[in-house]
Amino acid sequence: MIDKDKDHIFRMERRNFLKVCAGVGLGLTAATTLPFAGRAVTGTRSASATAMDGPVDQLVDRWTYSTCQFCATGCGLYIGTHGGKPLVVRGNPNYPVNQGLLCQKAIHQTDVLRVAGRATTPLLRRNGRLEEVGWEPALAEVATRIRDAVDRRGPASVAIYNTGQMLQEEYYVLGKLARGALGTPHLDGSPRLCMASAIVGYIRSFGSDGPPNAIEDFDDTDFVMLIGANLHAAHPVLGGRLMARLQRGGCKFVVVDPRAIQFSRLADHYLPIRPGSDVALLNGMQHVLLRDGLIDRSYIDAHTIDFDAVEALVAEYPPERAAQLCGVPAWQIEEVARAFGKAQAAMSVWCMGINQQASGVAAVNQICNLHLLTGHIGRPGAGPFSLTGQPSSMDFRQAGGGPSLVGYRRFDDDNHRREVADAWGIDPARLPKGTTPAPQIWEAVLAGDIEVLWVICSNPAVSFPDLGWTDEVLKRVPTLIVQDGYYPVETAKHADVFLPAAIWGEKTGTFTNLDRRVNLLRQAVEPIGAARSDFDIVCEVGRRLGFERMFPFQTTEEAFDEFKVLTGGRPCDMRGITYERLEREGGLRWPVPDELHPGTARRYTDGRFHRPDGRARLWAIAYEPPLEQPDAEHPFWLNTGRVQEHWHTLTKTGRIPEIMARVPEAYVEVNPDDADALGIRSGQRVRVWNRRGEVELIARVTARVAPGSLFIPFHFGEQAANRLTGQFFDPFSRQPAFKHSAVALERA
Ligand SMILES: Nc1nc2c(c(=O)[nH]1)N[C@H]1C(S)=C(S)[C@@H](COP(=O)(O)OP(=O)(O)OC[C@H]3O[C@@H](n4cnc5c(=O)[nH]c(N)nc54)[C@H](O)[C@@H]3O)O[C@H]1N2
Ligand SMILES: Nc1nc2c(c(=O)[nH]1)N[C@H]1C(S)=C(S)[C@@H](COP(=O)(O)OP(=O)(O)OC[C@H]3O[C@@H](n4cnc5c(=O)[nH]c(N)nc54)[C@H](O)[C@@H]3O)O[C@H]1N2
Ligand code: SF4
Ligand SMILES: [Mo]
Repeated sequence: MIDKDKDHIFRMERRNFLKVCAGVGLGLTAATTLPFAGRAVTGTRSASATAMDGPVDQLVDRWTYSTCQFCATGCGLYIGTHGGKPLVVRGNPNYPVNQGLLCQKAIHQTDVLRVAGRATTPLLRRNGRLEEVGWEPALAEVATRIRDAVDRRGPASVAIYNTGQMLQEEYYVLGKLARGALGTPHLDGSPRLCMASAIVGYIRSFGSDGPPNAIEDFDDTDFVMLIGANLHAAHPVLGGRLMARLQRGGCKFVVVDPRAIQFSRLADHYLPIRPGSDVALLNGMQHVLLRDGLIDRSYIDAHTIDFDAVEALVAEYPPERAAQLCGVPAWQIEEVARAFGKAQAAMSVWCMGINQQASGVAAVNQICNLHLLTGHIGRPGAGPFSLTGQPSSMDFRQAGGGPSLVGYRRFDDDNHRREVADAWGIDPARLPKGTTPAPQIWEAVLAGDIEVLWVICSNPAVSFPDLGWTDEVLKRVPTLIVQDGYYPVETAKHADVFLPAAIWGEKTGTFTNLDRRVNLLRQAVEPIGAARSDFDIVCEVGRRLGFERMFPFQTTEEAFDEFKVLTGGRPCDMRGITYERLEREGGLRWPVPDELHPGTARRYTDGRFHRPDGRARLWAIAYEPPLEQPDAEHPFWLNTGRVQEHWHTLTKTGRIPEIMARVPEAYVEVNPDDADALGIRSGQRVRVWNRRGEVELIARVTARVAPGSLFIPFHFGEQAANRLTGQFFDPFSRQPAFKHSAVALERA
């Protein structure tokens, strides 16, 4: 339940608030009351409210409690159905994250369930063609190919590439299958392209992954630095929360982004940084904090190590030098640093502009440094807040689908291995020694070491860097299994087996959002056609491979109950969570150690971190320029990212006519000076190319991008920006540098 006194978003009259949000194009809609009028509602909530939002609501005969399937803001909502058919979604006004608000993609969620192009039948390649088959031959083929690969070449000949969009319970069973049953080290997913640098950075600074902040920090802060996060496009409801805070006044607001985003118009300081130079800027800011005595010595002494190293390094970054490296004037670096140091509660908010660079981990560590040096952490309104993007990439991280064993356990810790192995009834030696980042899985395929690649809930044929390379991987792997909610999808082009998956709305389970709030999604409709949930498919494959005992689950709730025991005493402790509690209380933020525990808004409130002696580590890291930079032949920086209307590789939003009408194809933003020099006008077709590939698209001439810089939304498979991005990775996280490539531009 929301506490009305803390309901900052609506301190402003709701209509004014929505008007203000419309002003920056946030495109939010609001449900002000629970949408049900005495009709059937799932769970325990009483159906007392009466108001309706529109005529379609009158047709609804059942409202089902759920969470948005798109971004990691994790807005609460209800799915309205009639006779078991999806009709409409409405924001849950009692949900603390969004208080009834939804953004423009979100209102199409019921449409994406039933559009043409949903996958309804398993497919099997016979005589070179994918033919419709039943589940029995499809699953038999999957089991045979995996068993055969393991028998002939060992478990490491099987690789699984998953996602940030499955249910938490689905990661749990997938990790159990890959690591516990098969014992392959090759399990990774698209969060490698997204969260890897934040994960590694948090672990290096604090000893533990997972954001420390609470979403209410947006209400309580008096200094926000948005650094490489375009809230307007990517987290609109969070953008609304920030708008409300800025409207109340008394909050300094800084935007650091090479491209002018909607929010830069509202900033006290907009820093149009040179691409990939955040580490230089952040070192310059630390220099000013130290020089001007704006650090918190007692916090540093009590809670951190390696201050001396940082002091020595940042001495080399006086604002004038930092300015030369990052292109932001020295006076502005000084002012921003001083405002940060003097704030009561300062917060940094970042997303892909930081993680998707070759110095992503370094930049994350420098952001954490700022907060540790000033004690701006563990208090309301303060902290280094990494925004997750996909709706369940936190679950990928914590439930064992990604870089760690279940419950953020380490592969190199014998106790951790034993805890997991005991719970699963296996020998710890069966668990792989470590885990392979996706780019190395790609290399292993090309080296001939992988027999089976199973892609679940991701479309790397559009979203992976250097698509020429990725195409080769998908073509060359002896067996490619693709499991997706839609067909056709680009990644399935070379599939040997295609498995149709039930999606959001058709299955029950949990998602964890960007402030660690676990929430429930209840099934509202039956899966389309013969589609089955990823949970059922993975468990069934496990049983067919002979691991019946490890996959006894009938429901995701049973798997959740097994999983949550394994979170006991871990940072992501969920022992106090039940599905029933999630629906009754509007989600719960981990850690939640027992059933009376109310959940945890903020981490590190006592200044104790998950490192030796409980101390966080300060990192001294010199600035390194991006791995690829413009040259005479490729004179432009290419930046790639999102638009508000579309979701990723268009498998969902590309099938909605209203959305396609708004953004029908890819485009490239070109600065007016460059456009003049090249004789390019808005609306003309242009060619963007480099040694890896080329795309033809429409030019949009706009001063949003700096001279010498271009921006292309990465959503469109036909005009994929990733034909131009390269194999440049952060050395620690192996996350691709999607934001910084060198390209040439000419009229088509
Ligand atoms: N509508 C919509 N929303 C989404 C998604 C979607 O596909 N569509 N996807 C979700 C997912 S998975 C994610 S990860 C998030 C991503 O959310 P964001 O990261 O906010 O979105 P992006 O557009 O990828 O990039 C963010 C910003 O980084 C800036 N940037 C580029 N280079 C640099 C640099 O060197 N330094 C700095 N400081 N900034 C730089 C870009 O100009 C851009 O404005 O969005 C989530 N929300
Ligand atoms: N150039 C460039 N490239 C980027 C980025 C960038 O900023 N620039 N951003 C990167 C980031 S941050 C991310 S997160 C990735 C995202 O990249 P992807 O992971 O490829 O994103 P999606 O298109 O959402 O892929 C999800 C797939 O799962 C399917 N699907 C949906 N629901 C279900 C389900 O319940 N079960 C199953 N089995 N399938 C389902 C969808 O149809 C779709 O094919 O892209 C990355 N690529
Ligand atoms: S902000 Fe994200 S979670 Fe909220 S409604 Fe929009 S897409 Fe869904
Ligand atoms: Mo992402």
